[in-house]
Amino acid sequence: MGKTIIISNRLPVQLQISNGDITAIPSVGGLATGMKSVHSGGDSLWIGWSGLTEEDIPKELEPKIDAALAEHGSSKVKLTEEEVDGFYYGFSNRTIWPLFHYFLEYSEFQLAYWESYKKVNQKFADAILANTEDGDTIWVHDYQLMLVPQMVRKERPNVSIGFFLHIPFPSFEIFRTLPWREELLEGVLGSDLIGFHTYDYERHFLSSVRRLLGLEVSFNDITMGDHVIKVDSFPMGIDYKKFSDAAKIHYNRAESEQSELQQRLNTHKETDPDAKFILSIDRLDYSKGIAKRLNAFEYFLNKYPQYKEKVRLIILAVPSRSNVPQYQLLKREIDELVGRINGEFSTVSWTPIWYFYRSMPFENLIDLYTSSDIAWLTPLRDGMNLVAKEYIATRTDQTGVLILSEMAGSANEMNESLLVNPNNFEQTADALDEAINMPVEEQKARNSVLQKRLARYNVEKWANDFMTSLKSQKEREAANVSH
Ligand code: ADQ
Repeated sequence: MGKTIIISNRLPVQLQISNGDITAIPSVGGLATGMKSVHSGGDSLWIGWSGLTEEDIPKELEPKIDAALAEHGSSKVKLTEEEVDGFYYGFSNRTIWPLFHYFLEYSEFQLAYWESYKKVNQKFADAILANTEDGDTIWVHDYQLMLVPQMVRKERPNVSIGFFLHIPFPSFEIFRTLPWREELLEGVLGSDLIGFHTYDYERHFLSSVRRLLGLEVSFNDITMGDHVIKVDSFPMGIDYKKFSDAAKIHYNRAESEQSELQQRLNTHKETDPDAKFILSIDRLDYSKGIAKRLNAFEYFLNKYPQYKEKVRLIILAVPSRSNVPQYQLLKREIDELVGRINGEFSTVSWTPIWYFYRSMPFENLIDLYTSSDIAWLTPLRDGMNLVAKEYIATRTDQTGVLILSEMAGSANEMNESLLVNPNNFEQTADALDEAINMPVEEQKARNSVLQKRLARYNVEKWANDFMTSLKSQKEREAANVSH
């Protein structure tokens, strides 16, 4: 049994440097949690970028940093500021991200970004090659590293390689516009197993492989010479128990132990028991449809004026990629929309939108989930959307209504929510009205089904299913070759 190497753009630890001392703090994100069962003990290594560029790291601190990372089973890939600009902010986030989310007009096709992407992918592949031997298993994550599987396969044909894409794979008509489309596909095809969140993304990928590379595709197997690659969908779950346990603690907290946020939310509920909180949480990203949601909210207030002074929309937007121009423009647009709508509708005792532009500690996230009558999550495109799953997991009394975009991968598994097309303001306004008036019994009936499903298909099961499938694919291939 070889070892397991996980590779992603960012490491699952945050480095803090102060007065020459280094601390590596483990991240609490979904991926890090999900990989716990895969990334444990001395037999696994996580390779990625630390978040600090070479220019940020004083040479003399390097051994200390490496030691701090090694304690967490991690090893860093060194990137210069220029590489981060070209590879991460450039090709990853100005070419692939917009294209794969159907924002073709935002996608920049610059040769310099592509060159940087290739160079940095080779750096990640070299980091794997320096640490791997025959029989090892390598799991490559996401759109920043699509060339890595082939780069590793070329040098080490006898390792198992899995690749998982966390964002949508677009339809062939969108994907074909990319000047480096064949190279990207061939890069991923160095894997033994390729995973997506949904069957649709899988289907789109297979169609691009067939039409652009002319390869033989049978059901979900791709044959490339004597190499057979399996393609499948693995919808990512959440750490269900962590969210439901945190919610239980939240509900049982004495007033003196409650956060200021929770106390404020409670006071509002006590003064007006009919008031409804509608929650919207996303990274500030154009794919999440925040500006459109604000416009739809204005439409809703005009269509259903009876809810004025009754509903409050809480918008939590997490700062993201703020040095990419599109994100700066979007931030300005959202600031202006919130200002305009609040200016138009506010009264002395009511502000319709509460807007937070920041990251929040986990406890406050739970305060918001548990205090909101409705979660309104309507991305224009989203690989999965874990926030929708987290909201349902925290509703331990089974009340609460989820309004979810059809364009989110999670919509496939969350049919019991109110599914809407985020571009349809009429339908969205009616869904808000339906959510506000939904009988408690109906809320409970819908949520109990969702909760059962989410508790079962949690993030640990996702990671284990992927690893099991990768193992059996490698065995299948070995059996074929020996025949
Ligand atoms: P994201 O686009 O980041 O992920 P999402 O799946 O919703 O989107 O995950 C966001 C995470 O950030 C959630 O776990 C949430 O709890 C956390 N979060 C949100 N707001 C926060 C705040 N203010 N403070 C702190 N934490 C906050 C990408 C893809 C998704 C896909 C995931 C996983 O774009 O489609 O679901 O990867 O594959």
